[in-house]
Amino acid sequence: MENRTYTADAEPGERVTVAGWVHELRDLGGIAFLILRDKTGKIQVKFAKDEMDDDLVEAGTSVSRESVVTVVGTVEEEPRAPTGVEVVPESVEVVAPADPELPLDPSGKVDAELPTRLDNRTLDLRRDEAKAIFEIRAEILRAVREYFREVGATEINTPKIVATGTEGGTELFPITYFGEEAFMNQSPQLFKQLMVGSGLERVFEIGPIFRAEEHNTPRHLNEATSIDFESAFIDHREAMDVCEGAVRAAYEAVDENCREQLELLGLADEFEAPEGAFPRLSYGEAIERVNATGELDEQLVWGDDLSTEAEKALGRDVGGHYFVTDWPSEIKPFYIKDHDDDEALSTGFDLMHPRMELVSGGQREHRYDELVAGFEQQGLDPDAFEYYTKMFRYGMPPHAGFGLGAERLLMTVLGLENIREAVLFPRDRQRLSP
Ligand code: ATP
Ligand code: AMO
Repeated sequence: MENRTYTADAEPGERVTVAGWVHELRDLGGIAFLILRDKTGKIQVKFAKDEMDDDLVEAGTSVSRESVVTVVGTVEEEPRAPTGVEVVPESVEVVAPADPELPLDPSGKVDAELPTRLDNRTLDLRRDEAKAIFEIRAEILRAVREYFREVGATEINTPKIVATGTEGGTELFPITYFGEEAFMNQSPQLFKQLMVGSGLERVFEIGPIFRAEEHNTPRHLNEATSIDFESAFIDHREAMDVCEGAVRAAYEAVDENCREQLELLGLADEFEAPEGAFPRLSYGEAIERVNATGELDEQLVWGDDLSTEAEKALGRDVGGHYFVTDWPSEIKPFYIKDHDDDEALSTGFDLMHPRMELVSGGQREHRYDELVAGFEQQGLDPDAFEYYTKMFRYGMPPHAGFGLGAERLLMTVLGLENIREAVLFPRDRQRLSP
């Protein structure tokens, strides 16, 4: 819009055109106020009834809340106005009227339940708190992208319609692809690996993953955003270094660039970036430590996955982010490499936040014969993966990487209760639209 001034930039003495939503109307008798809201803030528009044209007063005071209006007027200093300035209008145009009945109240005076908010995200994100979450999300993704570029990775995009799954067969969404069975991609895993053998060597991708998770939990989505990294010529320890760097970069960016949003979310005082290196516990140490807390009904034994209860108990015990390394080979996928000196032990790692798992990663099996044998051990048909395994016959370097859930990262950075708050339009068992 030509000549539009954002409310935050309106300076006393200026003649401006401001445009936005009617946040509030206050009629005090002789004087009425329209509070206009745009993406930068709010500004008061004053209607002194005796001094103004009746039509102008009528236009400015009969409009319904949340209608879109354009106001032309002069900015004046006014200490009693919420921002210290107000607009004395010459004209008010109602650009798009809003129904007087709103499904949720963007002024935030009336609380709405999460399902109502998700059904009306447009209105929900007119609230500063909801908007702040997505501004922070964008900042985190920017920071992570920049970090990966700093460590020399190239951003890639891999297909989301694929022929095979990678992360367990039950969680696949099948689709029909010109009469053939296909799936929505669960992870860019195999494609990012194929690219470390290309001339790119070191890659990252931020993109959607699809998982037919049966359970409805506060930390699972059926469509999530995965932050994937993969690099040639590094091992799992170096992958953990990069992983830690990416998570730290996200926290630091929020700390430095999102103070206003943290304030709106009531987190200004408590927010802090994690300090010190993330401890690296072996799986063996982790289960011993969980058992020692005495918080579990049943003691963990070697080979058990860490249950949600176990993760929580360990999280309380450690008190911050930590890695769990050297998992039993049998509970890690076929593409994870075992330790050379102990085949029962894998190079797989997870990065945990005290509340939940954030990352899985590891060094990959890059040797053709061992890779194919791994498929067979896990009951998978290597022929179905020929498009992938074939490239391991033409010079596949040793490599490692990880996948970090963007929503879980945002959720743990901000302490959000439900992962659905971290996605604009979440997909879960009950929710396919909007
Ligand atoms: P004034 O002469 O100060 O402009 P008024 O006498 O024309 O005010 P009132 O109807 O008496 O208007 O004002 C109602 C209330 O609105 C008072 O409490 C007054 O302090 C407050 N008020 C008036 N003008 C403004 C303004 N520009 N911003 C915020 N509050 C205001
Ligand atoms: P994994 O299956 O552990 O590993 O996924 C990696 C990370 O992605 C996030 N995530 C999810 N977030 C929300 N809802 C879901 N349903 C969901 N599923 C996964 C989590 C999880 O830690 N290919 C490997 C990664 C690798 O080894 O590079 C993989 O996909 O934060």
